[in-house]
Amino acid sequence: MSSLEIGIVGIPNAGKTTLFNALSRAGAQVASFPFTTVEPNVGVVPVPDPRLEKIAALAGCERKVPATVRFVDIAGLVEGASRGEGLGNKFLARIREVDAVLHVVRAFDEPDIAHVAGSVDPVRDAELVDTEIRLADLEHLSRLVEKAKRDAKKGDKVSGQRLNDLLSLQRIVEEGQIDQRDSLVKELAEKFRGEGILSLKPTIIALNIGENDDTESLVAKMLDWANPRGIVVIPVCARVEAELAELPPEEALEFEKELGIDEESLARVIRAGYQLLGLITYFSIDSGECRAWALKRGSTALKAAGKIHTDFEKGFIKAEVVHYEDFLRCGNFHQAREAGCLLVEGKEYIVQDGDVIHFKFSK
Ligand SMILES: Nc1nc2c(ncn2[C@@H]2O[C@H](COP(=O)(O)OP(=O)(O)OP(=O)(O)O)[C@@H](O)[C@H]2O)c(=O)[nH]1
Ligand SMILES: [Mg+2]
Repeated sequence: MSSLEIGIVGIPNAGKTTLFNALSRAGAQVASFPFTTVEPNVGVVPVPDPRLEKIAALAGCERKVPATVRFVDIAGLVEGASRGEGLGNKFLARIREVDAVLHVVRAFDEPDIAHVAGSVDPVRDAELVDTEIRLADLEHLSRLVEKAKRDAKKGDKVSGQRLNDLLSLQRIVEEGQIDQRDSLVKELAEKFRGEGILSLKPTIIALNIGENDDTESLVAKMLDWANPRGIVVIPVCARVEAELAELPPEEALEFEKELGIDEESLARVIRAGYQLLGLITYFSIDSGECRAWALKRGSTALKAAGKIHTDFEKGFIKAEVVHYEDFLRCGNFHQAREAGCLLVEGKEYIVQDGDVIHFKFSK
């Protein structure tokens, strides 16, 4: 599912590109003036997963290939973006295409780095971005509602249902404080997938804090805003992370210890994004290579087979599956078979997170 994308949004100078570089090690342009990013940067980011190391070690694999997700760093958003202010239209067009949103909120205070609103206030900024997104949606929705009303006049059931759905969506977006855990919100997100409704995109917040900030109190304030919306908040120090990303891993680790930095913060952002996309991981072992694959939760073995190779899907015979915990216990497919925990599954098997799978197929 390499085509799934997480869009990085936020006001100008929030540190979006800095965080993007830390995540993707892509070296995109960062500067202290607003609107540095005009064309979106796209990066493929490996998903850290300790299970891959463990399986590879047991299977004696030399090569390890992690699953990946795509992050897109978009232009900054300002008040009035929904009316085309700043890079409004460009911003909105690109964000409509992504599957989930990583909202970078600026909490670091640095006089030399301009703040478009004149002062640092994370909750105000989050609210501003949220409002612009909702305003853009309301305009988009009013057009869809007009069209649906005309269609519904024909009197068929499908058009009537669509109009009803659009009207409830319109009401939810108007009210604000959209809770992404709410069942109606989830249902509508499913129904309107691919129609570019921004307010329905699953979202997490990366709170970009300064090196010496009081993380706990900043996070607590942000959570007051994020909790009722079901949004996870992850504190990061984007600048330090970007600097660390340029060092060899051993040196980076040493620095992290010295600075007392949470080495997990970037990994947490990536994993949270991965979850936001509804992805799980299964593993394959082949010719000395252990590989993690991203798969939409609820997918079948046939679909999983097709990700590795179209031949696997076309000639699918069966899937030999060992659940992750069983694999750790048994150490390999042979032992798993002996222990009775190697499952032989057909096309319709729903792949579980952590499954180690060997596909049998006819050529
Ligand atoms: N002190 C500090 N500065 C940071 C941090 N993150 C980013 N910056 C600085 O803030 C400035 C803006 O960072 P960018 O990553 O370009 O911000 P952006 O959100 O991509 O900005 P636009 O592309 O203009 O919308 C740069 O000078 C960064 O070095 C941080 O965690 N701490
Ligand atoms: Mg940028």
